[in-house]
Amino acid sequence: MMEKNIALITGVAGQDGSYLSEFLLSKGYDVHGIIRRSSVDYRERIAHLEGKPDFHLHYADMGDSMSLVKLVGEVRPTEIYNLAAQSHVQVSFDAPEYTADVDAVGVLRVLEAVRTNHLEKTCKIYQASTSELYGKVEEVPQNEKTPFHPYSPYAVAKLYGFWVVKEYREAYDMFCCSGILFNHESERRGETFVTRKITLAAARIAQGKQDCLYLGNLDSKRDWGYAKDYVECMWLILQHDKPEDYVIATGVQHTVREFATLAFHYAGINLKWEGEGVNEKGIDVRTGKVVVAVSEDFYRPTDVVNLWGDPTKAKTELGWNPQTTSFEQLVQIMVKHDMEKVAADHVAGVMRTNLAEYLEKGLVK
Ligand code: NAP
Ligand code: G4F
Repeated sequence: MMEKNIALITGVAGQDGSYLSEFLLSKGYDVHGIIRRSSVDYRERIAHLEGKPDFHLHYADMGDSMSLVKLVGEVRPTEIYNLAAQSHVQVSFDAPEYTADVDAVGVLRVLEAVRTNHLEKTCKIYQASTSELYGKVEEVPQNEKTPFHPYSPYAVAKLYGFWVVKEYREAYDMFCCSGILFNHESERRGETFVTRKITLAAARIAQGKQDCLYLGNLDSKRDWGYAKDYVECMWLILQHDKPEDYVIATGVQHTVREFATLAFHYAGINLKWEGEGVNEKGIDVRTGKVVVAVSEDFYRPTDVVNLWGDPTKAKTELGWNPQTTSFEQLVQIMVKHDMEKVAADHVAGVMRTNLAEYLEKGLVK
């Protein structure tokens, strides 16, 4: 009888962790996920998986090597997906030391937990690397050979993670690799990332529950894909015969302004743009009201403005399709979800969260 594959996912309750859990369960894996203690048990993204016989949750923390060593020893995973991170770039300017501990040293802790338990020949490791490594980009589009130029405390921490994974691959002959993932979004995306902030606000504005959305740099360009498609590639990277690093992207680039225009369109509001820089406004063509404005509060000390990935290697070597979900479909999926969410919250009389109010007033970045 074939041995069952056992996956350990750090960051299981995050956007990617939830989709990856669903994907691996559908492939017959035993899935173990790491969650951390918080004062409010907020596990909405994985609530539907809890109670399934092959899905197990454990408390541990990326800042606590002992918890990781103990858990890896107990679970004895055949694959580890290291997704846990302080994943917000803006927040990394406010909490740089914490970001370095979790996003840089945390990776080392996972690698050492595998070595301490003598699993380096049986356990493959996927590291969630990022297009932010290209930062102040040195070429467009970016591929596996493009030099890195990290441009935030988050990216600098992730650079350590990338290199330490590569080092352990060469020094100890471990099957550990990075997926260099470009931005991927979904209806499960955290509410302070720009795409979700836009789709939620477009839904609220369309339903008369918010007046205006405040954004930062509208000219910033991203290669946005659908998170559900990207988790398949994480798995494919670990099924390849050789441990290698891959760029995962759609190969299509849009500005924040273009994302907002399309999201508002799907919410039933057609925008026209007037003004420049901090004075630029998105105006509802039908009512003449300003529904999008720029706030310097959302500008970053250094901003990455030109991410555009070349997924050729993943396409040819892994057989992954970067175009499964188009940009238009992604925006439509997110807006449809948030239109329904905002309407359902209203019908159920759900109180608006503090976060929603803070977002509207620009108090949370
Ligand atoms: P996410 O939604 O923010 O999820 C991150 C997860 O990590 C959360 O479940 C979080 O727990 C957990 N976590 C944070 N600090 C932790 C700690 N100290 N100990 C244990 N768990 C901790 O992020 P995502 O979008 O799914 O991204 C997954 C990974 O891919 C991250 O490493 C991110 O940096 C990287 N990445 C993301 C993208 C993207 O566009 N989404 C692109 C490239 C790379 P809580 O739920 O308790 O907060
Ligand atoms: O949505 P964002 O916050 O994502 P960012 O910074 O690209 O980071 C995400 O993708 C990375 C992969 O490239 C991941 F590694 C990382 O973990 C995370 O998932 O911002 C996207 C762009 C930025 O240029 C930002 O300056 O949108 C611009 N932006 C404009 N207005 C805004 C806003 N970003 C946010 N969060 N909020 C705004 O109001």
